Amino acid sequence: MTKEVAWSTPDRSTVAVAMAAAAAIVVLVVGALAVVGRSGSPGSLVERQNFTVQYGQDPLPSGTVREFTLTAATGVTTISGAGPTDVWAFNGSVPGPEIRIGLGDTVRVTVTNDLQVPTSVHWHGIRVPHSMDGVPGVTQAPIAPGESFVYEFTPPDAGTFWYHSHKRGNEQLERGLYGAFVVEDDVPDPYTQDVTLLIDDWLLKEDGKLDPDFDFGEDIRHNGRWGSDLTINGVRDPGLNARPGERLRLRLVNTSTARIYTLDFGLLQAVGVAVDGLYAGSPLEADGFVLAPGNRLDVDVTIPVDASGVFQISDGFTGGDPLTLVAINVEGTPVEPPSFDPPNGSVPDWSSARNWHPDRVFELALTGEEANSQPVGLAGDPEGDFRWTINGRSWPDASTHIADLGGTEKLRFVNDSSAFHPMHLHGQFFQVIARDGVPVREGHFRDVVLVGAGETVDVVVVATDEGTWILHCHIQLHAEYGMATLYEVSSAGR
Ligand SMILES: [Cu+2]
Repeated sequence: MTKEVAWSTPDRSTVAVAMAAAAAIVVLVVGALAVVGRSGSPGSLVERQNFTVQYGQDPLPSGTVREFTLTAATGVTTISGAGPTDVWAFNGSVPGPEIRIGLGDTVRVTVTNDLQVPTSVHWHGIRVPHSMDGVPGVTQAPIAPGESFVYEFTPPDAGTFWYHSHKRGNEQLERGLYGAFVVEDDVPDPYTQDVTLLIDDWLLKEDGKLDPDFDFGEDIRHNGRWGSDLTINGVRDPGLNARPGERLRLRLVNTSTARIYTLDFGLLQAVGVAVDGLYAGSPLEADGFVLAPGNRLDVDVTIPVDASGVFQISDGFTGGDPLTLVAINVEGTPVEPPSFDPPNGSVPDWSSARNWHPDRVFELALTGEEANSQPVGLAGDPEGDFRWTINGRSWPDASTHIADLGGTEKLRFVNDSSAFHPMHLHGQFFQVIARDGVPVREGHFRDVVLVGAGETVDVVVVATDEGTWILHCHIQLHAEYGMATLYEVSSAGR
């Protein structure tokens, strides 16, 4: 078993960092803990009366059915200026068309696969019926070339979501198979602009074409595939025009397969109002917010009435010069700023949960290892031999953790590697309650939490949505090479 896991910089150069943990011991300990959820009659690990879940009431169906078609096919776009980039796209564009509906509306999306390979579509963050979740081998068969699949559901939550391929995401997401999905409030607040910003990075060759090695061994072992060409809504260096006094709702989505962004709003007055779709309990600091793959942050930005010029939103994650994500060009006649309180949601305080039943935690050890100890070939290319694991098992070999429908439990992600793991649970939201044993009160729900190298993160889940859901790392190469497991929400034991 090799313990070498390192983290890579965006240009694919690597800095090797030895993995410190004794993975074999961790696996044994976790194997014992993992059965806790099955042994008691209620599957919940913490009494449910300690928690209430307040996502908001399920909406009354509006009776409106919104029909969409998404056709996955090859296409061409321009990113670098050096030459055209061949992509895979929904309806011929990267990103695919934004799906925007009102709360209570039903969507019926016919996805047609005109690619040469199977695909599927996952509706990230939307609490869909299990059969609509779009995970091949878990909730449906993959959509074969030439075939179609109809997804139909009524999203129960308003907010910022997105859709993307859930088949071989390290290639299909990287090639461009994603788009935005916005569910508007019953009565949207009167922002002067409501704009979705999908942030992506591209690893291109000098001629502007995609680097074709989607399974590069060092990327698998380290932090996935990072590209240095950044786009917003598929465009490099996009501009947004606003007049002084405008109040903007910006919905930022990290659609990258691996790259992480630390948001810097510069001179803009920006507050976060929603994370991963759901409104926060109160406005949160937007500057410095870490947007990991899959994460969303909605910000409320007021342009001062006396402002003019260009305002930047940038990324500072790598610690070098800030990278501009979006430039907002402020000019024109000032408008009267709309006056209303930033929207907020009801977010129960679970921050003391770490102290409750400390012995009852579903622990997930996140590790990586060589799949065999055979020497690599003479070429020295060990691609494919490395596997990421959760509790010692590598997808599709996975245990199924069973949670009690309506019950509550604590999950503990233990990152025994030197890579980042943005962990994503399908079907339910959760709250972070501690990092490295220190209680935290984030004040919002999530569906993706970034677990840093060597870090331990505790979260609380109230299992509200029945079915067997996938729980995986959102660095697409980590998931493709094994970092996924199953989380079953079941009423069977009640
Ligand atoms: Cu990972």
